[in-house]
Amino acid sequence: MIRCFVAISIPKTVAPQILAAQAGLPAGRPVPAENLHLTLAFLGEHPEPVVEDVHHALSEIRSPCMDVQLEGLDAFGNGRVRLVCIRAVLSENLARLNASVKQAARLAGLNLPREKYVPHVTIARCGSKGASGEDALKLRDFAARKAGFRASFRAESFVLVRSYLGQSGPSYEDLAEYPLTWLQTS
Ligand code: 2AM
Repeated sequence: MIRCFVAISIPKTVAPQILAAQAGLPAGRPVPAENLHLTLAFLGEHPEPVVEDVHHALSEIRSPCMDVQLEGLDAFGNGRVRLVCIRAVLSENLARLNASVKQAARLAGLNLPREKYVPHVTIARCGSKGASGEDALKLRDFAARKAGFRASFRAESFVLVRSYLGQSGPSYEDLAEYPLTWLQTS
């Protein structure tokens, strides 16, 4: 079985800004630079032939290159804090790409949940239980203090990523990269 998701990679030029935003994290486990990404759709675990069908469907997507804007930090979770992330602006192009990726995955037979897309780059995770009490308060305060964070980059492709779950957190492997077109800009 292959656990996988579709994402926009964070360019090496932007990673240092994101790592700087992690500085002073009061709790949780920081996401290492090589794991930073903007998820377009989490696909779950599937047999290899299904993932190959998804790959072929993703290859058919024609979507324009786009500027991705990162704005402010957030601490996600109901009551507890599950993760700390940097929010991405949901531009028209990003929303369309998210819809195209989900449509491609469904065409390949996947049953994806119909949930609202909240684009973000996770910068810290707080385990399966999440952070509570003092730690949760500190994490929310940390995110609020960094509300002025801004960064942007040009996305010229998106990737199909395999995720391996390990004791010390997940590790990722790019399975395929799909170019975005230069025909239209955001
Ligand atoms: P997250 O950063 O908000 O946790 C790989 O796990 C990527 O897929 C992560 O960016 C993760 O988002 C996203 N994802 C979405 N739904 C998921 C799920 N049910 N399990 C694991 N990852 C999920």
